[in-house]
Amino acid sequence: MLTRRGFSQAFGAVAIGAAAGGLGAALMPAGRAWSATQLPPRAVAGGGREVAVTLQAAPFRGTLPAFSGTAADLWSFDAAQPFPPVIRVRIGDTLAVTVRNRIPAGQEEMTVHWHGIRLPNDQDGVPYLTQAPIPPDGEGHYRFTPPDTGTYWFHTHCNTVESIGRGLIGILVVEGDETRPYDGDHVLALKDWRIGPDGFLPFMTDAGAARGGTFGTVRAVNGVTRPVIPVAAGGDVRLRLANVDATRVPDIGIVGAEAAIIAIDGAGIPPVPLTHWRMGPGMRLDLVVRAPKPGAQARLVDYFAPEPVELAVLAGHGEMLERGPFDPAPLTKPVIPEPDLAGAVFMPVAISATASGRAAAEIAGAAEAGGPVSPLCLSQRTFWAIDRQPWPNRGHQVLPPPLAQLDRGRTYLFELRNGTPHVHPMHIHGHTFRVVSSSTGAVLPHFADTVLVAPKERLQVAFVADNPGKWMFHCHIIEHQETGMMGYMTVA
Ligand SMILES: [Cu+2]
Repeated sequence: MLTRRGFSQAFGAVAIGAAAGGLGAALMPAGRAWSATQLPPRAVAGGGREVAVTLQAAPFRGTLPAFSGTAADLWSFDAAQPFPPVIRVRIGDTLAVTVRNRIPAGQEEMTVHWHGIRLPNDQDGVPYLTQAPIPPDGEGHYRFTPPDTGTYWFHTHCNTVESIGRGLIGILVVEGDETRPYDGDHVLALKDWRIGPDGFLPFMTDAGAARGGTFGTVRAVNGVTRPVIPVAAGGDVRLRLANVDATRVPDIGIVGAEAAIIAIDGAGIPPVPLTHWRMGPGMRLDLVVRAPKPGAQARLVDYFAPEPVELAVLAGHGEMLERGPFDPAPLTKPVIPEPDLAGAVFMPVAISATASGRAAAEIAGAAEAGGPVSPLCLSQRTFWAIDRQPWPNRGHQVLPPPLAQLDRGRTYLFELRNGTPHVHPMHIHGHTFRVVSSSTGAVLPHFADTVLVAPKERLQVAFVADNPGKWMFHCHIIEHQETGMMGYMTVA
């Protein structure tokens, strides 16, 4: 068995791709190990409150710094903090949410999905599968006690390309996982925007939906292109990255500072050096970064580009804190049930183009020009499938049979087999996977609710089916989801 240190090296050797090599990714200096190799159990901390939140989903004509002055028709859950709204609760708190749907009729029926939260099925916010949509001018209610600490987010689950495109998302932070306080806590919502001279461009195109998705035209973090974020100079600051984009899969790195991954999709892992980490839509990544000296800067970058793209600048601010050699504090141990791999039921899951077997791009055919697809909660196109079964091919509300019927309490080992030429971030509701192995090499052992599956890869993930109900399983490149790459499983 590999020790953590040994594993880091083994993983690093696999993970350092050509894109990141020699570009100054933060690496642990040779010969030094960090002290945290185990995660301490979570102490019972605070909580027990009821936190009432009202989300008023409404359009507004406005602009964000990334738009360079262009006005656009944005949507937001919170007029006071349009992008991104952040809800913070303590572990043990119960969140009681009222959603008022003020998106104009004809554009949006709505549900709110709490991405990554293991909650009761009837609070999961999937239209038709778990609840009736909240109609325009209507009101809906959610109430749940998050069982896990960490960084999460929420979004609609119908017409999601448009609603994410217009900015209708929020961040949910569940506190209570720190073993010693960091010197700052910063939420970074990664989302690009499809902005043209007169406002938003079409959010979805056939040409994009049939391939890697339709990308934003401006890169941004928290609605700002290359924000300069003041961080406590010399301190160990926590960055909560959430990829809330519908399409982009950045390869995240930090240049100019030491950095550690401390959690993936909310779940803590023993700190490992950040070399680079590919973050699909829906995924979260918690980092601890040793902040630069006063006046100095470090950079958050996306290496997945011919030239690394600078996403944000971390600027050392205030009096220099003296924290000694970088030795990032770990988070507490996740309470997610460990899958029983020896007793697991094996299930291959084919990720493919439509049941016809034709390549999605071929079906798109003449759509090269990129005409807009219907923005309704009723897909007009089918490019993708899971196990040769597309949904929604006849509208969201026409439920297909489940992809699988799982026995409550059993462990399932899914082998996700990507038969397409595109990467797919596959997301499960109501449960959290343990990432077990990959046909492409070593994996960093971690829990995740959204996993990237590369072309030709066979990725094994395991989970205990302990949450009864009907649970979505879909690609989080939203155009793929809305053109067939979604399904659901039952747990009973
Ligand atoms: Cu996909």
